[in-house]
Amino acid sequence: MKITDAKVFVGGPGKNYVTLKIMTDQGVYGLGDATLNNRETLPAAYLHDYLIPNLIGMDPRRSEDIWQFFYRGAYFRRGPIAMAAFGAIDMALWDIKGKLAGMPVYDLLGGKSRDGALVYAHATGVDLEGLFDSVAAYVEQGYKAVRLQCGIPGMPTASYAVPEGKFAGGDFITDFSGIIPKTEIWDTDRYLRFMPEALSKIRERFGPELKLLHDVHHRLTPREAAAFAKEVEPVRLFWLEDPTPAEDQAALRLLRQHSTTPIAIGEVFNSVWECNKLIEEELIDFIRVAVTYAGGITHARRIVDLAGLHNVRTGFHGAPSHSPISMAAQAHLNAWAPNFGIQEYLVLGTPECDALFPSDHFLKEGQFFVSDAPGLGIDFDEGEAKRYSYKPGSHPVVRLEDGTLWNY
Ligand code: KDG
Ligand code: MG
Repeated sequence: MKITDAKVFVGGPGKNYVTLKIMTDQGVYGLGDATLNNRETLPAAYLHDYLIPNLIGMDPRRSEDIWQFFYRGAYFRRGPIAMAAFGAIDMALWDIKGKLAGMPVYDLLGGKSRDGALVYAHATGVDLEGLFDSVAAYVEQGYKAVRLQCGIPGMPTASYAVPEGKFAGGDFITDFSGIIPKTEIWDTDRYLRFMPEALSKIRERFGPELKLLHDVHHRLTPREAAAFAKEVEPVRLFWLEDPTPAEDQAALRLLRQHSTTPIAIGEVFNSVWECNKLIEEELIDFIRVAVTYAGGITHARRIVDLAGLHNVRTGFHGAPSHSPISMAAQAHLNAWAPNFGIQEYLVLGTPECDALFPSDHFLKEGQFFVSDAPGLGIDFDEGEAKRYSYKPGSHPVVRLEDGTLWNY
């Protein structure tokens, strides 16, 4: 059996999804997602210029050897661009393998450990009242877990993941007016004065059952993060995400000495080599990698297994930047993983998105139910894809009030 061709599409409804379709000489095809938010053309070029020419003629069933060929075969390894490109190839090969076997990918991994996988939604408010309304709306829809992000009083611009005005849907992290980023202003003191109390008011209003999560988005120093994690202990967060910049892994040691608030890290990691210290030293409780830029199912599964040895559970990244293809790949891992924790999930299910990526995966009352169809259980409508093309966009950059550049 041979791979005969592979195509890359960039575009989508309100997003630049990078979709890979691998064709074989037996008519079976596989789908992968290489979307790297606001850098989408780069994994697409890596696929197109380097990986696809090598892939043609290979046997798609040999997904492990193909992974090793691209990983070990590249002298300059890893990084989000290469790993997102391999990730897409790997997902597509598992899709093909499942279709050949007539089995859903979760069965190839070892079978289901659960039916529905717990997900969390993003509640967001320009102010605390807005955040109350947003949480209430998700609770009403049956969600059992929500991430809380709120505008900070006195901060001159919106802070991470908070829209500038009342949220009316859409993507407010990516600005599609061009590649020159907007600037957000950050003030750690204001954040630290406001956020612990805001989290505790949400807990008071919504009671003990609702799982509450919060993303600091790498903005605190190790000492500030340790103090914050300790102060919010009475709120009993499900997790505190990215309290410090991900590069400084030793920072978590100080935090661990001072607090038992569960910590989630890893959405910017691309391989097990960035996670192993945090996992083996048991400095985190949840690992946040994504199948896309952590090298696909083959590599993410290795990270999940290492995490399982150290009581670290999964909490795969699921920002709206992931296409329904990688969300499907993660749904199969979530159905199988013995150490599954939670899945970040934002409903992409607009009619346009469903038309582009038809599937019968579904969300019900805060749980994601994986499709039982062979392979990944998702399709890609090339006719629909003709409606979309690449649109340049950017993340904001963050500066302190005196102009110093800070972590986004
Ligand atoms: O592209 C960046 C986003 O994916 C990121 O800001 C989202 O932090 C994020 C999250 O937890 O979803
Ligand atoms: Mg995050």
